[in-house]
Amino acid sequence: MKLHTFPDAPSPRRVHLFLAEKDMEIEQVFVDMRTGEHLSDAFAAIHSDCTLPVLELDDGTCLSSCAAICRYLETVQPDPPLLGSTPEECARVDDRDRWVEMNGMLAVMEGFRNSVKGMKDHALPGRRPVAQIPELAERGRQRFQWFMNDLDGMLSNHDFVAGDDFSVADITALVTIDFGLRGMKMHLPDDCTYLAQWHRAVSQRPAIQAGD
Ligand SMILES: N[C@@H](CCC(=O)N[C@@H](CS)C(=O)NCC(=O)O)C(=O)O
Repeated sequence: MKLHTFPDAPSPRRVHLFLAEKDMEIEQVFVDMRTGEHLSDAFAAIHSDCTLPVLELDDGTCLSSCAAICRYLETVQPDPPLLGSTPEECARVDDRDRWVEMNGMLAVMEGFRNSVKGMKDHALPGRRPVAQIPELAERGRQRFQWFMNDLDGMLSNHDFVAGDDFSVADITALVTIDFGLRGMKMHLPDDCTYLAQWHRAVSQRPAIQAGD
């Protein structure tokens, strides 16, 4: 299998951190998003949505959602478990991970893609031109603010996003927070002390530092 990737972008970073936590190494094919290589005919032939990452399996199957890629990697190498161990844990991790994607990652994408100059006429991924909508940029910032406040509340009861153990939901949340803060020039809210403590602890994990 091989991973088509551009490690600086948030979605590929999710897979790189997952691989680092698993201590797994796989073949990588660098696709330069800065020069628009992911929009080329050659890459569109691999994945017509023209997004990264893509995990190409040995039978030619191409997986393009981070959740599916991580699910496949977990099946190939179950240890350490990052998607839960018991049926309840697995369901809780999936539930929290989808929540982070829907309320955090999508909010950041909305805020970032509809505001930065480099995304003009590229407010959605892919090769079709899509104009920016300034109101969506504002809404994205607001939603991201709510996301951080809600996540802080969840972390007041547990050390990690899906409970007492580190999981893929922590990786998705870390990537979302880092990208949101940098991409929209925001900061962690002062009163989100649980979130700040979690962010510090997760950022300092050896595998997270090695994966970046
Ligand atoms: N399909 C992925 C998300 C992939 C994605 O949106 N990747 C972004 C980078 S973070 C991308 O490739 N954007 C291409 C573009 O903006 O042209 C998922 O569901 O997890």
